[in-house]
Parts: sequence; C-alpha cells; structure tokens
Amino acid sequence: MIDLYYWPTPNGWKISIMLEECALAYKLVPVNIGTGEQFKAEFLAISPNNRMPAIVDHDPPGGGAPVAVFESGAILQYLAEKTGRFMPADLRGKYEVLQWLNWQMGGLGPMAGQATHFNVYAPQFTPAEHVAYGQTRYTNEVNRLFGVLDRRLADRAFVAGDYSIADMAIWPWVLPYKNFRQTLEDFPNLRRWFSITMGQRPAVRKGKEAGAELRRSQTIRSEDERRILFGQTASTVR
Ligand SMILES: N[C@@H](CCC(=O)N[C@@H](CS)C(=O)NCC(=O)O)C(=O)O
Repeated sequence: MIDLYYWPTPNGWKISIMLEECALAYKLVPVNIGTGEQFKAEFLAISPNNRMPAIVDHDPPGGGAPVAVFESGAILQYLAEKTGRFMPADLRGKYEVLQWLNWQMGGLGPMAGQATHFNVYAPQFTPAEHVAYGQTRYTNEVNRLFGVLDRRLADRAFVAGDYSIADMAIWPWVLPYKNFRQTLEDFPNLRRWFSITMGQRPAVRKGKEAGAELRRSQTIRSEDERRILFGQTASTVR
C-alpha cells in the first residue's frame, strides 16, 4: 500500500494519475495546504520542503522499511522504477523521458505556478498596477513553453517516445491553461495531445478526480489562508 499525501492540485494529480495508470493500491492522506497542514511535524518528517505531494511506500522494491519520497518528479521516477512502467530501461530512452520530466519540473511548473499567482490569486488582494508586470512576465513565459511543447508534439503522439511519466507530469500543468491566459487554439498539436491523446485516457480522468471533493474553489477565502500560502519566509520553516 502507498500513502499519497495529497491535495487536488496539478502537482498532486501527476501522482494520482501515475498510481491509477499502474493500478497500484493507494490511500489518499489529505494535506490541506490552505489551513497549514503542510507545516505539521509528521508531514515535514516526510516532506521537509512543506509541499505536497509526497508518498510513503509500505511495500518498497526489495523489502525493508517503508520508503518516503517528496518532489513530484522524484515520486514519478520512483514509481516508474518500482513498476518497470512508463519509463524505458535503456539509457537513451530513459534520458529522453527524464529531460522532459525535468523540463516540466524546472520550467513549465514553476512558470505556470507564478502565472496563476499573478493572474488569479494576487488580484484578490493586491492593486492591479502592482501585479501587471508579473502577469506579463509569467504569461509570456508560459506562452513560450507552450510553443516549445507544441513544436515537440508536431510529429509524435507523446512527449518522449512511448507514453511516459513525462506526459503525466506535463498534462496537469496544461489543464489550467485559462489561468495562464492561454488559448489552446494557438497550439493545435498541444491541443490534440491534451484533449484526445491524454484527456481520453481513463486513468488520467480518474487521477484528476481523486479527492476532488476536498477543494472546491480557487478563491483565497481568508486573511489566514493568504498568510499561510503567500506569507512564507525562512522563519516559517525554522
Ligand atoms: N516542486 C514541488 C512543488 C510542489 C508544490 O508546490 N506543491 C504545492 C501545491 S501545488 C504546495 O504544497 N503548496 C503548499 C505551500 O505553498 O505551503 C513538486 O513538484 O512536488
């Protein structure tokens, strides 16, 4: 059994999708990031960066003590190695997948996260003129990254060889494209991959629905929630 420390957001969906694809038994352990559950000592022992997702595998390959993993890219790689699925074993195929996984982890995820911050969250509590620069900067960067992905998908069905953990990492970060002020009509290859190749896979749909009832709105509902999510400094985590 795998415990998935989880909140229904794009980084969480990557892992619920992979677990569904592999038909692995898992238990959702909700981490309500709006109320500060990511700072609980039990969670920090598993995920010292106070971010979800994280997993604890109680049945790790080779046996022994449970294995805890944080960072969604590392979790996907762990599950791929555990199951022998969705990442090739040969050197070339493996690094084809890993470079696109890391493209998502270091590029699309952080840039799209900031685009969401400036386009969706910051306007709820910040004057428009203070958010305009960030909106333009991150919206343009996501636009560039969508362009890279569209070109990549022009002559192939999946991002890196066969269907892989790279596709599973990227898809949840295309899903909220409206928050990034993008339109998929501008990216026909990406749109085909997003809505048909990926969007029609039962495990992708099921993974996206995992724990959907936990989080109903994208609104920052209280001053406390704003401080918890957007007021973090080193003193919060020392
Ligand atoms: N690089 C991390 C990012 C994870 C991340 O940013 N998670 C967010 C939700 S999508 C979170 O836990 N936020 C809690 C917080 O901001 O305190 C990963 O891919 O696992």
